[in-house]
Amino acid sequence: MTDIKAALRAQHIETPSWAYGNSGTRFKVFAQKGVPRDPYEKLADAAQVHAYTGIAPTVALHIPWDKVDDYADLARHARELGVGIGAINSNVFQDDDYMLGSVTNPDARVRRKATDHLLECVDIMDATGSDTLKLWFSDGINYPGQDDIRARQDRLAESLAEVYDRLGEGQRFLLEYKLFEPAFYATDVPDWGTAYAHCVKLGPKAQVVVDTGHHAPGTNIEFIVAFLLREGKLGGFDFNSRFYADDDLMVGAADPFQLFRIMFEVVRGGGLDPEAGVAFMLDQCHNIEPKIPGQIRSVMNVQEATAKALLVDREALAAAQSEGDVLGANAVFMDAYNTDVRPLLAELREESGLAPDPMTAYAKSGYFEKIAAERVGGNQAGWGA
Ligand code: AOS
Ligand code: ZN
Ligand code: ZN
Repeated sequence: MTDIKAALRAQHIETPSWAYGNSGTRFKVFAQKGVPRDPYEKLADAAQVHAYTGIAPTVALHIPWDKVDDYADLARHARELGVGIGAINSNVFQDDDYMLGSVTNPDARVRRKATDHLLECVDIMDATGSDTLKLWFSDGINYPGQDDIRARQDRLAESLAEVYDRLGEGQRFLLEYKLFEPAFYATDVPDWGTAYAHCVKLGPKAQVVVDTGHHAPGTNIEFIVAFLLREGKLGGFDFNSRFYADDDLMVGAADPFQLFRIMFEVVRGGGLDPEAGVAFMLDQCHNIEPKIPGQIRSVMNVQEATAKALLVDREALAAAQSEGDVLGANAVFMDAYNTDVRPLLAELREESGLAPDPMTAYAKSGYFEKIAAERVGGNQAGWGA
């Protein structure tokens, strides 16, 4: 149990700045009370999530949604609040120029503009001390014949190589894949295989990020996780839940068993060891639920799945597996999943001087009432802004 607690203490879950702003679907963005008016206030809200969970010490930024004049000052502000700057997320999808793609666009001028933005994101990493750049491309085509699929791969590779060469000591980038949307016929980085092949060619500073919402229904995500981790190419996660597509709902809400299976492969592959460099990030939007509690709940869901994964009796599992005991092995696995780990996590928090239940502790703190009164005219997270 001491080992399990130590592993749980060492796990860090990163929250995204965009989770704290207003968000919605293309049908409606619902404005909530007290949402941040600028990146400084987003960091203040993220610091609340860390204060009550104790395991969310970094915040991912999104450029330009979190554009400020002085990034070193923003990082200083974060430190004062007890958090740090995590991954820098680039944005080459929200500009008219990118209608036919960003780094894969047939127009060299647009490709240059997109790559320059990615390079600017590395400058921001330098200024904030962030060690991770997260790349997601909305690039793709809607119609067969619209553009040359192979040429687009060449253009992608060229841009990635330029960004890779710009990375400094201790910096890396994570390449994200997504099955579809906004391109519907052929996405340029549609799956882990494409992302993996580009990353392998580039070298050790390029790794794959698995967004749990970016797969076809029924995909065995834990297999992808096991494979990438085995190859040293699992850079991290964008955690969320999906029912149908890229829903960005709270992680562990739609399918807690899948999250457990994923976390088991992480544990099995040594991915909880901080040395492994697996970033546990949330990529979510809270369209109809309150945002700070939504993040707290999500962090707790990842932590619960991790605790259950750590509880799997690996010796008993290995014994059953080597004996070909199908039902015995499955029972060992399910025993861990069916364990209620909430008392263990409450104990862990109390040992760290935290309240046993972060949700009620936050609700009682009065923070929401304070921001609701103080902040008027909070910003949209970025989508459609
Ligand atoms: C988009 O679908 C991806 O999940 C990206 O990670 C995206 O950058 C993120 O949702 C915030 O921009
Ligand atoms: Zn994502
Ligand atoms: Zn997504």
